[in-house]
This record gives sequence, C-alpha cells and structure tokens, in this order.
Amino acid sequence: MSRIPSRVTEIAEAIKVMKIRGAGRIARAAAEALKIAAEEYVGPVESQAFLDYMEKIGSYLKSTRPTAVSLPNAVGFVLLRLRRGFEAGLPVPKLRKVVIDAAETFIRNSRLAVEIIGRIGSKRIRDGEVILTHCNSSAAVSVILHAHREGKRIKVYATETRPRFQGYITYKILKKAGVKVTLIPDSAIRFFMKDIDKVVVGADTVTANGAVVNKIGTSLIALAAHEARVRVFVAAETYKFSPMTVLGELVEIEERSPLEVVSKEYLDTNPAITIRNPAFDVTPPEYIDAIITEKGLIPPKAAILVLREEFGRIIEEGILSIVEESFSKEF
Ligand code: RUB
Repeated sequence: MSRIPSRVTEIAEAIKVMKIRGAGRIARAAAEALKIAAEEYVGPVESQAFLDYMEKIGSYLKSTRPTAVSLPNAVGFVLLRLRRGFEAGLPVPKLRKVVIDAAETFIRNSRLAVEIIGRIGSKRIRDGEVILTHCNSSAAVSVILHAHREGKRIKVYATETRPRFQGYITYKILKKAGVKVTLIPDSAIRFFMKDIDKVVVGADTVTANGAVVNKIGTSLIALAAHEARVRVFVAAETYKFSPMTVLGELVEIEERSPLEVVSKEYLDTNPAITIRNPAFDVTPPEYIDAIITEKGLIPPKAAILVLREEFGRIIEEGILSIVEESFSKEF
C-alpha cells in the first residue's frame, strides 16, 4: 500500500498539537489532507487498493482529536463520494479526481457557511449591544464582525479561555477589525454578566437532542447567562451536527495533558498531584436560545431536523445495521 505522504502526517500532527485548531479549521485541514493523499497516491492501479489507502488515511486523520464531529463529518463527506465512485466501477484516475473535487467542495462550502452564519447571526445583534464570546470560534467571530461592519456600535467581552488561551486569538482578531473588545479571565464571567446583552459562542459538536459541545467553560457561561436572562446563541455549521448521536453514541470529551494546566517544574516537584484537563463541556439545549447555521436559525430542539436532512442516509444505514444485528440474535 502507498505510504502516508509527509504533508498528510504534518497536517495530522498540527491538528494533534493544536497548531490547527477550531472545529471548522480542523475539518477543512482534514479535507485538504485527503486531497493531498489522493494527489500523491503512488500505489497499485487497482481501485480497491486506492480505496483501502484513502480509508486508512481517513481513519488516521479522524484519530487526531476526538471531540469535534466536524472532523469525521469532513472525512465522511469525501469518502462517501469516493465509495460511490468505487461502487460505480471507476478507475483510480477518476477516483482520484472524485476525492480532489469532494475535498475542494467541502472546503468551499465550509468557508461559505461561516460567511452565511455571520450574515444571519448579525441580524440578531442590535446597535450598542454588549456581546460575550468564549474561546476562538470562526463562526462566532463571523457573527460579531458582520455586526461591526454593518455599523452596529457593539462592545465585546472575550474570555481568556484557560488553559490554552484561545481567547487571545479572538481578542486580536476583533481588535484588529476595530471592534471595542475587552479581555477577561474566565472566572469573571458572572461578574460581567449583568452588562451583557448576548452570548455568542461556537460549537464542536451538536447532538441529536440539541445539546452543544464546545470549549470547556461554555456550559458555565450558559448557566450564568440563563440565570441573568441573557440570550445564548451558538454559531455552528451543519457539519458540526453529529449523526452518530442519533444512533445513541455519546460524544467523547477530550482530556488533554496536565502540562497545559501546570508547568513541568511544578509537576516534577509535585509528582503525586492529580490534575484533570477536559477540553470541552456539554451545554444542555435548555440553556441555548438558538443555533445559527448556514441553513438558518433554529431552536436547539430542532437539531434532529438538521440531522435528518443533512445526514439522513448515514442515519438510515446506521439504524439498518443495528436492526440487522438485532435480528441475527435470538430474543
Ligand atoms: C475550539 C472551540 C471552538 C469551536 C468552534 O476548541 O471550542 O469554539 O471549535 O470553532 P480548540 P469554529 O481550540 O480546542 O480546537 O467556529 O472556528 O469551528
């Protein structure tokens, strides 16, 4: 089998160490990696060998980070089209083109989705409002930037987002665009909530019941916002919706190294210390007012409708295989 090209391993490594981060960027990087893999394939001319190689690359990319469903959805988008081409009997050069076209389509649609979300979401922001955002979400930033460009005199609070400080990226982007932005420690959220009109955050995964998995701390923000009757908006492309959750699967929450929380010196001098570092948490649908997608604004409970429309076939096939397994057992 053709070996994994070094440009693909570089992308996978960059996702792992978070040089490439944020669910949308991760998804686009994975699509790009699949495109590179197809372009650089030098294995046997049999279609089956090409399919096996691409499936292997897909699994490898999916193993880099576990929580954002945008990653398996991006890989699935490309490989589904490859499998269809394979079943139609296409030869390797044609299959290669199928992968390249699918990857480019995914990347283009993904960028367009962020833009559309910005336009839709900004309509919900009024002149003079104060927005709170968390972490660094391209979709949430798109909403804020559109509101700003439309001339709305908004003010933004951006959390630091410990332990990886992605809030600094948000701060920098907004500042550069001329938005009035203030950086605050994560623990100051409730202190500032009385000044805030709307919370706008992104998503790594949206589940079948409308719960949103996003950067650790999001659920605390939503809880504080709920208490203060502040509206919470989640900006999420439809490829952040998880078809596997319809089949009962739980979203794996990534736990990262304690070295993101304390220094190596501290760890070395306190070897018995226990540290946990979950990277994401789950905000229940009750604490979310609306999810802004590129297909429109929806209440979180309507997540299942998006899932049925976008991933209907995958869900049907999943249900079918569960039914088949059940029939093969005696009950
Ligand atoms: C990033 C994060 C972002 C979402 C949405 O976590 O939680 O809010 O991924 O981002 P990490 P986007 O930094 O650990 O990847 O809207 O850009 O897809």
